[in-house]
Amino acid sequence: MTARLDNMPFNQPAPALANQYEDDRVLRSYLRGALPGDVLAAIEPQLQEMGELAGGPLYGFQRADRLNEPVHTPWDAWGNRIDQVEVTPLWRTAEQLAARHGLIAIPYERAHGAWSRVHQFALVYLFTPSTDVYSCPLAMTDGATRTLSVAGNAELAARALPHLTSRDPREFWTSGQWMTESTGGSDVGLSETVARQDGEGRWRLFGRKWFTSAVTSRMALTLARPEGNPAGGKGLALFYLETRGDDGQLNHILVHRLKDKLGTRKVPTAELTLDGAIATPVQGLSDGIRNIAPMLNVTRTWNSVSAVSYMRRGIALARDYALKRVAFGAPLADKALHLDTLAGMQAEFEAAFHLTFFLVETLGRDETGALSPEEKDLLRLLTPIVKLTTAKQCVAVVSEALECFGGAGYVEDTGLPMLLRDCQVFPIWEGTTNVLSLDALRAVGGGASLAAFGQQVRNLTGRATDARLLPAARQADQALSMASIWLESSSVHGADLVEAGARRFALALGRALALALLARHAQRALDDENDQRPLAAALRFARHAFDGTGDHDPALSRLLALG
Ligand code: MFK
Repeated sequence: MTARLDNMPFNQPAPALANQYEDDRVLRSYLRGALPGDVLAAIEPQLQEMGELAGGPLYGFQRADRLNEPVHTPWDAWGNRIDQVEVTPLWRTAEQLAARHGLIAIPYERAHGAWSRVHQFALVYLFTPSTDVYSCPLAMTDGATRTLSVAGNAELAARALPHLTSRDPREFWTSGQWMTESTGGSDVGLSETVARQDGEGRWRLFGRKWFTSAVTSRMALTLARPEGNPAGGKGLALFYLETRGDDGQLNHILVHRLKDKLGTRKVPTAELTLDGAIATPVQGLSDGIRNIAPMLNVTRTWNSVSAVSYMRRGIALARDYALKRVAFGAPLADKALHLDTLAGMQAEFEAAFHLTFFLVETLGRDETGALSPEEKDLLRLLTPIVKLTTAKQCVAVVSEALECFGGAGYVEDTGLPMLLRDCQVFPIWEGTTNVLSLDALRAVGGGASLAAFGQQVRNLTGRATDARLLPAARQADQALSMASIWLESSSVHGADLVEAGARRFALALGRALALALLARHAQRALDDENDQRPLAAALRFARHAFDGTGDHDPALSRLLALG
């Protein structure tokens, strides 16, 4: 006997999403403040369309696709090695959409000059949380496009760039970035893959790549050590390879298995062996790490944009649920403590958003030749700082978002746990927090001046004139001064002290800049939009912005860490 509908027990209402562009006050207010009016008018219809897709059909498709995963078929029925990898239906659609919407093409077509990066990443930010980390192959494709655009290899550029930047899904290629070996994802200089020339003068690669995300890509940029080269990163060279030959056969590549990962389950991350894969040097036969760096900096920017997009998704769902879910006599949205929790999440998100789009703007200006040498050094520092700061914020905010749903946030078919598992990749992928903190220190040692960074922060905080914002602006300036003093004084006491504090130092820089950006935007919103919400975000963020570099004794830390 079936239960009658009116006897059914009470069900909690599911959270829903509206048009993700129209619903996003932070994105829209930022774009109104940052972009020239004609640029915003030109791109807004596309943002509306992407917002509608992301909150509507694509979100529905994502939930329907939840249990699908990529499948690796090593052999065909007759014993031939084929190593086919089939991605999920959502991913197949995502690739088509990405090409049609120009998610890679836009910054290379540059229809809006330096603003083209903002145009691209505003779309990516809307697209990403509804496509289950399809941003991963896109990030690498963008990174490869940038690398080949600046490498000075006309032949490879002519071969690959028209595909990488195509808006026609039939012509569009994605690219892999095959860097990580089992010797380490961080210490890339330990890579063991060797390159040697065959009898016909072609370069062939031999080695095992341990994390090759999106093995389905048509091409990859990878690192290998030409035989006879010295150890370390300098002895590596950057190579271009196409994964299949004209006959459709894999290019002497064996795919061993797809990784069994905590999250990003749709991404076909593979272990593979290069067994004589034919490859072409991109830029000489050494300095591979230096030559792949443009790719790293672009993918780290994607990481930051993806992190803010996941924060926004978690908050959008939690906010909608708060309006519907009644407990203890009222909707959660009427509960002071729940509101306080949401406000804290929103402040972190707004900080991360402005930090990330500041990086995006700077990248756009760099690519259009608008940066001075000093500003270029600052961009070199900004990229790891923004990546590491936003990745940490994302995991904290999305974890909190799940908690906003109580037990439902822990149940798989709500689709919520996947958000947390996926975003846990952001502090790991493209350099862990610690590796990037050390990279930030290297950038400071290598030309990026902390004085210039501090001046940048003061330029922003100087725009905040409302009395309520002044203490927050001062706090940002002071955090920067404290970080500079810490670096100077701890340098005197040795490298260990500096290294031990590198993460606190990097986060202090990231959060100080975020606070300064929030303060500037809050003033703009008060003046131009009569909106107090960015002010509330700046004040809230200021209250818990800093851990402080402070005094930390590495010897005591060692006892604590290993005891
Ligand atoms: C989304 C789905 C994901 C699926 C799951 C994935 C799970 C995780 C998979 C992974 O493994 S992701 C890991 C990706 N790996 C990285 O992001 C590398 C992390 N390590 C670093 O970034 C290290 O800092 C680095 C390898 C670069 C350090 O190596 P070295 O040999 O100590 O390099 P060094 O000496 O610092 O730099 C070599 C040259 O490159 C220098 O230039 P010069 O030769 O002119 O002196 C540097 O200035 C330059 N360089 C390094 N990083 C740069 C850079 N230039 C510009 N920008 C940078 N970021």
